[in-house]
Amino acid sequence: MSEKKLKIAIQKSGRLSDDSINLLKNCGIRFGNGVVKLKAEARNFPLEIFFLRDDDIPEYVADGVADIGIVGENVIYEKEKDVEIIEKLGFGRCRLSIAVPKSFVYEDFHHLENTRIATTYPNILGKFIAGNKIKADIHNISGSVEIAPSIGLADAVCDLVSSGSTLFSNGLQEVEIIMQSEAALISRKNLDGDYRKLLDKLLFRVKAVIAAKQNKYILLNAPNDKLEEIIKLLPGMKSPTVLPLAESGWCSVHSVINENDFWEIVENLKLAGAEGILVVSIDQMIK
Ligand code: PRT
Ligand code: ZN
Repeated sequence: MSEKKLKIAIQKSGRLSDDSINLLKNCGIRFGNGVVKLKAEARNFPLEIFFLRDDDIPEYVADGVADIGIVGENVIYEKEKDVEIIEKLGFGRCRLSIAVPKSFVYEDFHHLENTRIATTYPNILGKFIAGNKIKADIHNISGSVEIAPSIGLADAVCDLVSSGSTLFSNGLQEVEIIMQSEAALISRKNLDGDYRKLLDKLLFRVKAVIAAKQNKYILLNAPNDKLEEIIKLLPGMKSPTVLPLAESGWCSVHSVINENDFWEIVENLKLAGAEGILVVSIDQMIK
């Protein structure tokens, strides 16, 4: 491997920081954190980590200051920089939505005609407005978007929503979802040579960490006469592992199940006669 180092930009402090750091750590990469520093060097992988404001990450990656970065899709699409989405990461989930005061009678987007909409996402909102052929004034403000209607600055807002409690406590109702967003790994366009090789090496680990998070390892005891039925409920990576127990007439079954189907599968396994069900988190899963 060459002496070259891949440079990754992650958020210094904010909603994506902990998950970004944990993702790299779960990839086996060791480094000091960026609480005081702007930059850290990995001890066991050719990687330099830059800790930055999330808004700056697409530009730094596009300009080659960093080779790759972790940032929300909302920021990627808003900044319109020349970067490529390599992998969605499954954290930092939210949606960019339009909300109006609860007293606003809203049926569809035509009701936004001739309104003033406050946002920190003028580009994404502008495309939504143009795409729906409506006329509305975009008020590009720098923060606290949710208070704009109550102070008379706007008729509607376009902001990120996760639980919805910010909108609720400001007397607003969510009426249009413009985009769904999650954190993504981005790279500058056409990353090549040694940098591409390093990215592929990192990506292999990232995919293993994401797959592990989405799956659980399950172990259970099954009576031999119920084995066939139980195995049908467990897809596994190839097929479940079946081992005899010391007690005759029983075996131990091991498999991997998807987190989304987890409770339903466990309920069906119990109904089918499985006992002593253990479910274990997986650190890495290499398919
Ligand atoms: O300092 P820096 O510029 O780096 O950070 P920042 O303050 O701009 O961003 P930060 O840390 O707040 O968010 C970083 C990223 O997290 C965003 O770009 C999104 O990709 C993602 N994310 C996920 C969110 C939310 N959920 C979220 N709920 N970003 C912001 N919010 C805000 C939203 O703007 C609103 O004020 O939370 C409020 C709404 O939350 P609910 O739960 O009340 O609906
Ligand atoms: Zn920001």
